[in-house]
Amino acid sequence: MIRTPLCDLLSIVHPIVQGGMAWVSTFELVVAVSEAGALGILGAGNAPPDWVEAQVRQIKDRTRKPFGLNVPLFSPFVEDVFNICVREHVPVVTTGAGNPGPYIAALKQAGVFVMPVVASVALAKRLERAGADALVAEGSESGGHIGDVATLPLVPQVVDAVKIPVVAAGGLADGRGLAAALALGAVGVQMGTRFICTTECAVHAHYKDMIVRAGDRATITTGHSLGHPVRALRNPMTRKFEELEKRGLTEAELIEFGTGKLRLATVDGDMVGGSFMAGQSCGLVNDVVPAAELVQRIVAEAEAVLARLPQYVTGRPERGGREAR
Ligand code: TUI
Repeated sequence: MIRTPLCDLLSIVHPIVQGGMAWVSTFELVVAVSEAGALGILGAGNAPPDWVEAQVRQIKDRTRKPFGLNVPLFSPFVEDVFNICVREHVPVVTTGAGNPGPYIAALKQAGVFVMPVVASVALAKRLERAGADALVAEGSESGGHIGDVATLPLVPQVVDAVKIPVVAAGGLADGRGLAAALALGAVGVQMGTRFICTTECAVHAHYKDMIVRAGDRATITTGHSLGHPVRALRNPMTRKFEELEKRGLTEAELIEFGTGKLRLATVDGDMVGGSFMAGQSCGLVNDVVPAAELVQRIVAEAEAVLARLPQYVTGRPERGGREAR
């Protein structure tokens, strides 16, 4: 067992959070992860409020364990979705792709645990002041919409900048990642890409196959010219997007081209035209397993790593640099 303050704060058994992924983490995955003792998070994406509410109800019908809802701030239905969180007593809310400051007080008033995803120290400090309960510090190795600082430097800088607990995300997919996150001062991990490759995740099989086959350099970021880069598996769609960006298409034209591409990946499994968002940890994902097995495996691996590390801590070397025998 690995128990951190995150376990008590969220009433979960393992300090592992499944990243809320638009079109990917629907109720089936959320229920499986939460039932496994970690925290499952529904991805609201920019789905209409009716869909989000129906998904929340499906989760509540199937588990009594805590779960979360991720709300990207560019959703046209942000206000309505936050109202659902309040009305349905959603235990945990994470946010992404923007500053959720204005919504935090009302969510907390309703008893929601608010854990925004940040990609910079500046936003971390602002959201601590705005009343966030905890933060997810997400490095640029992550899939989807990303910032520009990598996990290894970002997490300890956020940990140093705030007093509230910090969860590490980006590039983490196994027990070594969990152990590393704890070493950086985080109280747990959030993993997205790794949880796509679970039997309960409802995405098209092609999405899972592509991640399992992917190596270390399989992802690419596009959308820099729009000011919000997105990391996805390289395929004809990302090459086309790059070409259109280079050709200098307008923001509106690029957005129009991008619209619907995530759905093409998750629902249709269109390997040519879809946007298969994934993080650099795709190279670490080699199988599709039930969520409960995955959670157990991550914890067992982290325990083994943490048990092995004390061997490197020794007494002071003697003068001259040699270790005393
Ligand atoms: O939000 C994410 N990742 C996402 S959201 C998403 S949905 C989507 N995205 C693009 C096209 C189609 C669908 C896919 N992936 N991660 C959390 C995150 N937040 N990463 C980076 C940020 C971020 C970036 C800038 C947060 C705040 C920010 O600045 C806000 C400010 O006002 O300072």
